[in-house]
Amino acid sequence: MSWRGVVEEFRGFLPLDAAWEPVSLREGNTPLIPVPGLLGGERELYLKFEGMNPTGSFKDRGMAVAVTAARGQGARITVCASTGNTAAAAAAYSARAGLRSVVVIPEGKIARGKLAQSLLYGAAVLALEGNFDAALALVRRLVERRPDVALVNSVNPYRLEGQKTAAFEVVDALGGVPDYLAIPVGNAGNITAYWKGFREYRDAGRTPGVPCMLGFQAEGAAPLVRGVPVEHPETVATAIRIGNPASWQGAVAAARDSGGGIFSVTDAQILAAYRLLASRVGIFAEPASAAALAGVLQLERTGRLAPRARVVAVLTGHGLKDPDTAIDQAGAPRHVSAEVDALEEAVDHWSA
Ligand code: AN7
Repeated sequence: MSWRGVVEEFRGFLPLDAAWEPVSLREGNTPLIPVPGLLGGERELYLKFEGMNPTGSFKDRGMAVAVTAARGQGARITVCASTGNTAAAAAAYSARAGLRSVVVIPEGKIARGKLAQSLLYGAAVLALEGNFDAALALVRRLVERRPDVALVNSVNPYRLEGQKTAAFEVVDALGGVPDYLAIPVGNAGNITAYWKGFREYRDAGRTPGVPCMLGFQAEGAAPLVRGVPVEHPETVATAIRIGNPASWQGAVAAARDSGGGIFSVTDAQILAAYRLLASRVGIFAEPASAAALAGVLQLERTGRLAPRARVVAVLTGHGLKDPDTAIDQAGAPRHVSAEVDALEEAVDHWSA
């Protein structure tokens, strides 16, 4: 039977009313891609490519569940603050469910693909002079006065319920837990959700243990590493340009209780991992996703990754989300004249 999406595949693990019709674009079931040779020694690396979800990011898992609940509870409108991916997913799943969607984004600071998606899916896209943190504070105030509007940021517990299903898939695909689960951290919902998923699968007897959780923030937007909110977060990885994560406590607990940690990586490290992923592995993931790989490479280089470890890094979003950064990093195409000599010269030049 073909994959039905996370609501139906994992309904037994989700706190959903039986009367609520699932809202689905057949999200989930994303590939876990082995990448031999990238880490040293006898370490094994697998990449969970969440960019293969219907709107191109992991947010689809949470949004399927949150919009199922919102519609089930009678909401007519969804609202979210977003660095781009939540907005795209909210817009798509709201369209699917027949709900209106309003998304508030930091003006000029979201990747072009995400903007294109949100607009075409039919959301009201509101650009705020201010960052993600300001946008989230604003939408939280709105829903206090409007019970007919459902807030679908990850402060909505259904979002984390949906996103925890990725942890189930990791265990199912590996036939057990990895030693480490590496993940980029912005608003900190996803690391909180994975940690919940791993614990629930263990408690249900599906797997004997849990992985060590490794979260990675961009250096210019690393409140969890610094221990205080960052007022003006900055990073090339705009998806995780967040200074005061809503799930702060969840991320801290995941790191602490699993024996892992939250670390920072520089934009230069993020971009190096971004190029490496594409040019050496053949995977086009967005910059924020590359933070997880950058972090794993950093921990390995500094001798903090166990020698025979099995590592899963989550690639949270697709590279097509952010074509501007790709072209900025890789350069524009070179001109060739319509002569076979010129083409041959270019071939030789390139393969020399
Ligand atoms: C590709 O879309 O916060 O730590 O508003 O898009 O759960 O926030 C996006 C976050 C990682 C961080 N990778 O996840 C939003 C938003 C990508 C992302 C994260 C985001 P969280």
